[in-house]
Amino acid sequence: AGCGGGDDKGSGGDDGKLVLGFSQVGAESGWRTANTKDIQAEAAAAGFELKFSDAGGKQEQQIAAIRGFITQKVDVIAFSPVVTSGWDAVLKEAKDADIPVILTDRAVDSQDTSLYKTFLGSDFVEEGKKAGNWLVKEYEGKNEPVNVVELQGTTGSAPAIDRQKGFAEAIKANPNIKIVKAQTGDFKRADGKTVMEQFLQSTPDIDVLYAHNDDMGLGAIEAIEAAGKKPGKDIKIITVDAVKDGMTALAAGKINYIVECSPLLGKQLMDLAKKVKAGEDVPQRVLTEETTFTPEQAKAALPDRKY
Ligand code: GZL
Repeated sequence: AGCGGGDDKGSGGDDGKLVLGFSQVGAESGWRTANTKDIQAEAAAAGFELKFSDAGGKQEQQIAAIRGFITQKVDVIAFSPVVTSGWDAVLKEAKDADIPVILTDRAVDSQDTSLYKTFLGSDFVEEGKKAGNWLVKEYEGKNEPVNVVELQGTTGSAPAIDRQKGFAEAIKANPNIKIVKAQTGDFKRADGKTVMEQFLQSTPDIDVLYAHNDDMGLGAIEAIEAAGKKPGKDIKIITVDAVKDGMTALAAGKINYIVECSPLLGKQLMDLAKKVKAGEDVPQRVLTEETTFTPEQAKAALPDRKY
């Protein structure tokens, strides 16, 4: 939105504010809503005008939103791509309109990295490895068969692809640990419950559940308890995210281990937006800080947990 200046490039809102267009995946999980709240709060704190769009999990909605931001001549576009592929055309349109793009949370598979300025988010392969490494340690020295079922995130999304990859890599050296069933639960609690019900019916002896996020793990816990089994005991559970509901279940011993994936990307995003608008160089990749939690650590961390 020009402020009356000659150039038609985004040169700040009417009152000179940086105008940031953000296309969000949707509201599928506790992680996502915490991520949205943080982006909105940090945009306000930075004094930016935020144009926020929720795509309801649909890629075509995200593409339409990005096109809308281009038409409105925002200063910077940021988005969390619901899936990794199918973005090159719209990213080219943003580049041709001279509007810098920042990827947050999830990555795209575009070969042309000039289509975006930076990717701010977690290393999902590392998260999968941390989950697998815990399981390997848990069964160290034993070589009885360990049957794992896997609730995968949204099909084609960077976190689902990479959390599957990292976990598989970590358990590769232990042939007794086997993934006997894997299916997407779309990062949703309800889907996690339904798919876990199917796993329980089709697979008699499940030893471990690896869920790509807390929400699917929490849905699975409902199914496990309904089947008369003890989550965290009869079936060990590993999840990723560490949102409040997940940490509460961990502290109660219904989940055994959580790999943190921080949704608090807002502050870093606003700092990056300011830099790219000013034409300053930014690193191609910005990693987020995150850790892991055992039940004891969850009990200690819960009181000050922000989300
Ligand atoms: C990970 C993020 C994932 C979370 C899920 O950065 O993209 O999407 O792990 C969320 O909870 O739905």
